[in-house]
Amino acid sequence: MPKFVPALIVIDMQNDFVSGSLPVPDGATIIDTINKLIDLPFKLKIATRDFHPVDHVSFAKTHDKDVFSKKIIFHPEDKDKLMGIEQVLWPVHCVENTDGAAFVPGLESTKFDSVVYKGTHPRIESYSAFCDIWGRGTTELPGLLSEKGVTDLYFVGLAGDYCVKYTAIDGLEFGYNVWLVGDAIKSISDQELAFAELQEKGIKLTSSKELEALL
Ligand code: VGL
Ligand code: ZN
Repeated sequence: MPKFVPALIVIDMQNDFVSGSLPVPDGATIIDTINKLIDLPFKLKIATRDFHPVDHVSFAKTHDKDVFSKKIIFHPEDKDKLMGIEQVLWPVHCVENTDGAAFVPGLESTKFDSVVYKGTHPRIESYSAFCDIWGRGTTELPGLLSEKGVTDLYFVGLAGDYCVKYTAIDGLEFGYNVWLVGDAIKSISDQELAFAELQEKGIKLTSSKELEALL
């Protein structure tokens, strides 16, 4: 039988994304489902936290611009990089060590094996929990997964069209089988569109019910 080592990846279940400055519609409705999944026998249970300095590059306020406008940002280190990257400008959210960046109440966060922080550099955005948007620095996530021989990543959390999406795509890049647990993910805008795009890349859709039966 082929090896099957599943990991649960819980993306950004933090106050600001549920009831704070950047609320994802219906974000609170997936907490119970995620708690049920946490109790299944995954080899590894990892949570991520968006964790920004107060003047982060992704905040509209940092650029004196309007929220949800876009700005071309040039790489803070690579001076030879001519092309910038288009950055969506967000409300101030998930500022390091604030209540907005804390796990949402009710989430059984003591059951995670590890917590991966992202977006911690003031001038670098990171939707993916593997590496920043410049594809440069990686977090400790690849190491945590390979150490346990993980083969399959099951994604839940927020937001389906940003951090879940980009982490899932990087999961494929890193060679994993990637699954979206559809009833445990909520998006900022169009979840169907985001899922369709991901399924086209080879990411598979499942549900908490199917996972309960499988594990
Ligand atoms: C996220 C926008 C900005 C997310 C993080 O967790 O999906 N979205 N920062
Ligand atoms: Zn962020």
